[in-house]
Amino acid sequence: MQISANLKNRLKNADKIVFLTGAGISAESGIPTFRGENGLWKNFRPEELANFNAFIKNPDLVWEWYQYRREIVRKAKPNSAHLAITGFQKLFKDVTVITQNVDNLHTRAGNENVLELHGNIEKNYCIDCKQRYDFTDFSENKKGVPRCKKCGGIIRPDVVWFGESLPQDIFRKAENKTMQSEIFFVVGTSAVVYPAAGLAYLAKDYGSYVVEINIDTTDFSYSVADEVLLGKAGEVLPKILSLAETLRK
Ligand code: BV8
Ligand code: ZN
Repeated sequence: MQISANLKNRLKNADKIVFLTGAGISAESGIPTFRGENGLWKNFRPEELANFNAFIKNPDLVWEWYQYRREIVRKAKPNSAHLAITGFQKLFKDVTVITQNVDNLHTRAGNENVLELHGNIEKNYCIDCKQRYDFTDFSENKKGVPRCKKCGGIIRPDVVWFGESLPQDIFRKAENKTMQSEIFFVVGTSAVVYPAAGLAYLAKDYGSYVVEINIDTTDFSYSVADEVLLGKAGEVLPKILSLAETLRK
């Protein structure tokens, strides 16, 4: 893997790093991505499932799709890419993880400063009284959308659906960390979902060095990335970490 002198220089001297991650960083943990050939969207289109109207129209279908994904997430383990980020957090002064993923694997890997832009699949709330429920509150085998114990309303996953705004406080913090970053790693995202994808352009505007890590090229590769490292996140990130450890000895 060819690392430029530019990136080596930043790895040697930088303090502030941001990782913007997407479904690709969890692919090696066995969690299907959204838009790949065996992606989650293969049988359904995002509009059919990850939006509020779809949920109101068919709450059981959408709920069961999330139950199916929750079971995959629960069985999954963080992979060497998530673990490498913990290594970066030990080596560099200020490392932030901005994730589009809802699978909780960054936190389970021990990553700190994790900003979940699209929520967390293990959290839920009642659409009427907003009572919060953990995923363990539901018996796995019960079919259909659960009802709120307090008011009888239907319960939804605490994730950001299409057409819903991102948690403002979290997104604002993500923007600030992006603007201050010296290296902005974009790991395993197809760069199609906004406003999350827009953070890469913000990083670039503020002079950060944008490094894309992906098994494929994306819109970012030719527009905003200063450097594209083609390869699996679980292989590339540990290599960059060990290079950084050598450079910063
Ligand atoms: C908003 C929910 C406005 C949780 C997700 C029309 C109507 C409504 C909105 C819009 C519209 N047109 C555009 C929009 C905006 C819309 C949007 O961006 N749409 C896109 C698709 C065109 N955005 C929104 O609606 C957002 N909200 O704009 O609100 C608003 C403003 C104010 C007030 C009110 C409203 C909300 C966006 C969030 C949507 N929720 N998920 C869930 O169920 O998971 S999106 C979904 O896509 C996931 O969150 C996921 O994280 C995200 C991005 O996907 P990726 O993570 O990139 O995954 P993908 O499969 O696409 O790519 C994987 C990549 O990994 C690939 O590049 C692959 O090559 C790579 N890879 C694979 N293996 C590896 C690897 N890389 C490295 N190593 C490997 N081993
Ligand atoms: Zn309720």
